[in-house]
Amino acid sequence: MTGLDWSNYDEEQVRLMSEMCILVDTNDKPIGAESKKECHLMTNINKGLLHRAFSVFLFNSEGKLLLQQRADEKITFPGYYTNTCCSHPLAVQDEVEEAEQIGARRAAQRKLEHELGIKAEQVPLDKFQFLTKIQYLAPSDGLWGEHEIDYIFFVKADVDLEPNPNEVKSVKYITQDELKQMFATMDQTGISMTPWFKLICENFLYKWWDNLDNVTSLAEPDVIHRM
Ligand code: DMA
Ligand code: MN
Repeated sequence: MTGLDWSNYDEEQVRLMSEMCILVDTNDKPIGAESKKECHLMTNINKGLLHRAFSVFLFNSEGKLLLQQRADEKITFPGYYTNTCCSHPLAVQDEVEEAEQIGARRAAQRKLEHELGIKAEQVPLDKFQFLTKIQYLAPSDGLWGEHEIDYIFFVKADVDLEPNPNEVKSVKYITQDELKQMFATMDQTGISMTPWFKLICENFLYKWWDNLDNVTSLAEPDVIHRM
């Protein structure tokens, strides 16, 4: 890839920048495809480029959330703490299909294995509870950022983890109180939280988490929340 000095970035993460994401309009209607690199350059985001994404929140049978810390190799938001797994459905046949958010479910299952080593059998597609969509824009470091329509999924499952060190620096299961404490002490601990995780925590997470056993009753599948 040209026009950018890639020498300071991780080779595998640079390779993944050529994946093709799904471009959408503000109603989440697909309007084309563009590389992950082009989708995440602030110069393009500032011109309005918007793509489709997903965010998974996985809870174990104790009701604890699996938190991940992104690897230092990540090009956007390296070392930040965030929800269980995030990425993009790709512009390929299996992942553009829209009925029952099947394309996003397939992408979520693919990335839970790629990032965390969770086998597909432990997270079948119908276990993903679709809650709503969120549109947001967030710069990372000036050059890079996010501008997405993000499909939010909850999954309740006890899983076996084998984190991929190129993607994930650490993982831990946390309670609501522990998560609130992490946000409250960021100044002292110096940790960073991703902007989308922060938005979801501030606006939605705890009321959904309080209703884990009946969370689909709170779903707003036809709404795109613009934040
Ligand atoms: C992108 O996540 C998706 C959201 C919701 C921010 P990411 O940067 O972790 O994507 P990938 O794992 O594909 O690099
Ligand atoms: Mn993105």
